[in-house]
Amino acid sequence: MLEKLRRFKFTYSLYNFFKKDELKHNIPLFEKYGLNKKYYSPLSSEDFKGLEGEKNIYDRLDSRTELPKDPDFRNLDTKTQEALLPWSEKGFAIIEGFLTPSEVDEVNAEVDRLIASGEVSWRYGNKIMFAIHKSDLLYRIGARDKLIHIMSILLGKKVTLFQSINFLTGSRQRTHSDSVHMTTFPEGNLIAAWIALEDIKAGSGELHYYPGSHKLPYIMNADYGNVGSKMMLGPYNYGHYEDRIQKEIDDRQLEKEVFLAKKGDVLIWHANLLHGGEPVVDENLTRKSMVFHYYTDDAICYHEITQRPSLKKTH
Ligand SMILES: O=C(O)CCC(=O)C(=O)O
Repeated sequence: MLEKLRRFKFTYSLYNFFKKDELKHNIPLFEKYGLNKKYYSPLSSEDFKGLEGEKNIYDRLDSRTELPKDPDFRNLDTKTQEALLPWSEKGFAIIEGFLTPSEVDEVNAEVDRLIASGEVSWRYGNKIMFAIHKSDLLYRIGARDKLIHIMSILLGKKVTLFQSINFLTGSRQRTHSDSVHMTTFPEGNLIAAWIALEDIKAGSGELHYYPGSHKLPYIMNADYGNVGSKMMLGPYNYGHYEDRIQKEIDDRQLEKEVFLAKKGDVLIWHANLLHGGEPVVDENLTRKSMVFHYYTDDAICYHEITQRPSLKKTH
């Protein structure tokens, strides 16, 4: 019975009907892209079939040759420039020492405080979701000008912080693309920054990723038989999606890299880069980290799995 309710789209639409403030940004975008929807309507990739959406600059052109033409890129320090140059080819960029050790200590103290005060709680077992809405300090780290600036250079347009997730231990999350969780039309208008909040140790459930995998087709509900109907979400759970991604990795024999980050390092990933958390081998190890997800302002943003538009809170 509960499972049926979870799949019933009307429940979400009714909820969203009362969330106009967080959804009204979509009204002009629906018009722009010729989508006949209400702000509270369910949304999925099926709705965009046949609509034209332009790819972002470095999904079309090679960042190695094109980035140096951007004056904002040329104003970055050399270390950051070098990290960003292979973006089109690799789909990720690592900037070492992005946060200073004392900034990281402040973040960790703030996370401890939020947990102790009960202002945040654990979701999905080991995640603290949206702590940016509970803490100015965390919000300011994710929304800091230098980070927003780098993301905007990589996507060729302005991005806005949407969401944060904090971990004290490894996520244990199987490989996925964020684009099935935070989906955009046109595709590719999400970007993420993962920050190590301590030196990451082998066996702690390190972040992993597959260089170049962002160039593969985006895997959406239809690609694992989970479209559903006008009234209901598809029948499959998230494990079916993860199995579908693993098949893609196996069939294409993709090569994985594991990020043994130092405290304060940041890894920025493309909307469609396949990534996840390694198994936790040593249960005694922590893996403190924080990830921020950003959307561009000109895209329609939604959640493919639950077929809901993304609610955007203003800070
Ligand atoms: O931190 C991790 O292990 C994975 C995080 C992740 O997959 C995400 O935030 O999209």
